[in-house]
Amino acid sequence: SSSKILVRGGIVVNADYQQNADVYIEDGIIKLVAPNIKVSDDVKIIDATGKFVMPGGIDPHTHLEMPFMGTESADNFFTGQAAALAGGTTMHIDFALPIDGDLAAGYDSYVKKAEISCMDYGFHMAITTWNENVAKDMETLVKEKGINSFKFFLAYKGSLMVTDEEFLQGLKKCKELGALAQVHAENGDAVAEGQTRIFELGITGPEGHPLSRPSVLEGEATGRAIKLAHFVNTPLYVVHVMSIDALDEIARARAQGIRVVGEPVTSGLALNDSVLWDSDFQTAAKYVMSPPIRPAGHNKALQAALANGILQLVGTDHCTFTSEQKAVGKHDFRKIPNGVNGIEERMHIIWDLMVNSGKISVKDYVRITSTACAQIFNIYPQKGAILAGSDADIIILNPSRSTTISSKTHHSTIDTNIYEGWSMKGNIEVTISQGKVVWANGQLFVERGAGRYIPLSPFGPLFDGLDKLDAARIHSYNPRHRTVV
Ligand code: DUC
Ligand code: ZN
Ligand code: ZN
Ligand code: ZN
Repeated sequence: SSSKILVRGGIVVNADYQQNADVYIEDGIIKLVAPNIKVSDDVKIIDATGKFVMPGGIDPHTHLEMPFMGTESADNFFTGQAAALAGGTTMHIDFALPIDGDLAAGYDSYVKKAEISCMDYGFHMAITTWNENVAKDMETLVKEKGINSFKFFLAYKGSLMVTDEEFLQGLKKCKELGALAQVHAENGDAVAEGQTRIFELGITGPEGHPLSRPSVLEGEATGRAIKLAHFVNTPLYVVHVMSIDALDEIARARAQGIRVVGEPVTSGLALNDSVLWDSDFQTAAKYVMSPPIRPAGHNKALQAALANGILQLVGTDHCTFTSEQKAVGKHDFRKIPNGVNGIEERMHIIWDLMVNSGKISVKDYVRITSTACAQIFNIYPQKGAILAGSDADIIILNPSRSTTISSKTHHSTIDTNIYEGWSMKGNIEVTISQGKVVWANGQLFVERGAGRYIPLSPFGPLFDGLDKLDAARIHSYNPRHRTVV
């Protein structure tokens, strides 16, 4: 398609401002946002009258082609990203995993996997152990490789989990490097205990999954992680906030002025755990993810927290497995590969849950699906805005056209969809990525290898006096957060 595009007559929405305007794009960049832009004949015109023109979605939380639980997540950097583009997401940040604790090797393996990309992407890096090499590699990744966030798993005992001691060392290093620490917050020791207990009670089906790792364990780990990060005095990003228990910890910490960001995911906002009790194994198993989808009520509380700003942005934890892969856990829920789809559905489902329901404005929709992510990971306004100079990653949403989600029409490589049959008002008709129309009239126009790695810059340098100040500071949390110097 043409390298010059005019999106004409739409309602252009940024997180802070909405206007009726045209958007002129050239060579992948937004050149002008203004009413009644005049252009020459060689410009492709897209009529957006009556439609919302918004920054493309940014998914802060995906796992493409990830080695996990004895298998590998099914969507790779091409199929997962094609699905994303068909659903209005134009960038994602994937979690690169180390290989046997080796960060550099893990990073290199993800650079290779991502060669087939058709959309822009960045990486977070997971930390699964602690030693001097890890510290050294973190420094290289931040200073030379475009990584500005590191995730710590407090669950998955025996594989990905770190101890509190390892987590503390990692937090200190994040602070020193000006990188953002992220946490998967479930108490891994208690989860392992719970899994044995439930299985030995004879509960072997998918319903054993939520029963074995209840929300109290998510609340405990979330509170602990926040307190350890605060003790180190570095900000924390809690991934996939699934429960009221975790939400309460985040809300309290934020009320105390502690720097913590909370990310709910589409599945946790949209669904409740009744689906895990379906008597058909495959129907239930497709919903198995960790932390688990919670009993009804948690999702409503998460929606409210997203509306009122206690939670800041929406991810997906897109980590797909086919029915065949899920079937490995047919007689033991502990073996069902954890993960659900979402990269293609997030923009539509969040529109339905949050905008159609009247919970938030369209500007807030842009904020929680795109702008906040760009700001938190330091790529705003290259991404997350429709401004002159920003990347031309744009969606056109028709609020009066309907969408129905199904595995029969989705673009992910898997054979199931956790939102099967979800019907709603609102349809993303056009996706523009890197200034090119990649999704229109229900068709994808994507190219393997066209995706670009977007390096993410650190937040440093650290304020000189901070470390000394911290060393001299005694924190007291009783009865409220107080700092005694
Ligand atoms: N949870 C999942 O469900 N899948 C990938 C990793 C995770 O923490
Ligand atoms: Zn996780
Ligand atoms: Zn995840
Ligand atoms: Zn303090």
